[in-house]
This record gives sequence, C-alpha cells and structure tokens, in this order.
Amino acid sequence: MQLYTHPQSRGQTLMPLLQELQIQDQIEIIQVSWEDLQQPEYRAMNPLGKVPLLVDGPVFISETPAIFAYLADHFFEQGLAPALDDPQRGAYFKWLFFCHGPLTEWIDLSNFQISQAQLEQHKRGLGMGLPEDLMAFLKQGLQQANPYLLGERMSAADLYLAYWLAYAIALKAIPYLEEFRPYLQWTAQRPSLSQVIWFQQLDQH
Ligand SMILES: N[C@@H](CCC(=O)N[C@@H](CS)C(=O)NCC(=O)O)C(=O)O
Repeated sequence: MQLYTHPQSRGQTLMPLLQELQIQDQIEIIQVSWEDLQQPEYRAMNPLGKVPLLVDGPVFISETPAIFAYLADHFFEQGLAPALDDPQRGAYFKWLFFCHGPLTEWIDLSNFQISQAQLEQHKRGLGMGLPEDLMAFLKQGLQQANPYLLGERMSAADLYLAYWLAYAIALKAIPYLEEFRPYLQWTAQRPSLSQVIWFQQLDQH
C-alpha cells in the first residue's frame, strides 16, 4: 500500500494509527508537494486533488476516516476496530464520521470569523448545528468515555478524535473544557500520540 500525504496536512492524523497498527514498514509513505496535487496523474487517482490518499492495488481511498476504517479492518488482529457483529461498531463509526463532518466543519468555519447571527441563520443546513451543540455532543461523549470512547479498549476512532481535539484546542477553535481533560490526558499517554506537538501543547491551555 502507498499513502500519499503532506507533512502539513490532515494526513498527519494517520501517523499514530500506522504506529498503533505496527504497519509503518508495510505502507510506503509518499510525501507530495501541493503542486503535485495539481498534476493529471494525481487527479486521476483523486479528482479532489487532496491528501491523504491510500492506494491499495486497484483501490484508491481518499477521505481520512475511510482510510482509518479501511486500515483498522485490514489489520483487524491489532484490535483497533470492533468486529462486524459487535454492536459497538455503531458508536465507532459515529465518532469517525463526527470528526470528518461536524468537528472539521467547525474547525474550518472558525477560521472565517462568522458571526453567531450568521450561524443561527444557517444552523439547519450546517451538519454541526451551532457551536454549542457541537460542544454538547463532545461533552456528553467524552464524559461517557471509560477511558476510551468504546470502553476499556482503544479504537481507531479514539486516535482520530483525540488528534482532532488536541489540534482544535491548539488552534483555539474549541476551548479545553474540564469535561475534555480526563479523556485527552489519558489518550495523550499513548506513545503514538505523546509525540504529536498538539498533545505536548495541551498543558499550556
Ligand atoms: N475530505 C478530505 C480533505 C482532505 C484535505 O482537505 N486535504 C488538504 C490538506 S489538510 C489538502 O490536500 N489540501 C491541498 C489543496 O487543496 O491543494 C479528507 O478528510 O481526507
């Protein structure tokens, strides 16, 4: 398999996953430049012209949570994905897609100085609703985490959510609420996450 990525992209969220799955030597990491993404050869693989992109033979997988889910299933023996008949698979996908949808939607929107009045006006069309709804979703989920989202065993969804949370807190896109601290302090102890700069900066918030 080949993973096309860029060091300043959300492809970085996949690095702890590769480490936890112990597959760093099985995936060829191809660092591309932003210019490479404009090339027809790259666009043929991903017409969006975005990274990350995982290539597994004839299969081209863009969209970060799809790569998370694909790799966690492919290397199922490492225990990062619930089994097909495990009811927790529902919560697992909920968190993967929550990060890809509402959470990153808000991180993007928070860069654009959009007023609360504009958000109120468009809230029905926004996948995230209002920022306070997003916070309520996160607070409830993280208060129920014990210590991980699915209980005692960490899943790929924890690696994805914790990364985005630490990043969003560093960007000040979301506050570092008391309700988030036990979960983030716990996940930050994983060697795969403790090396990530956003986790190292958490103490400053
Ligand atoms: N929906 C994609 C979005 C990927 C994405 O936005 N990638 C950005 C970097 S974080 C990118 O490739 N930007 C390069 C460009 O637009 O030229 C995913 O979540 O994987």
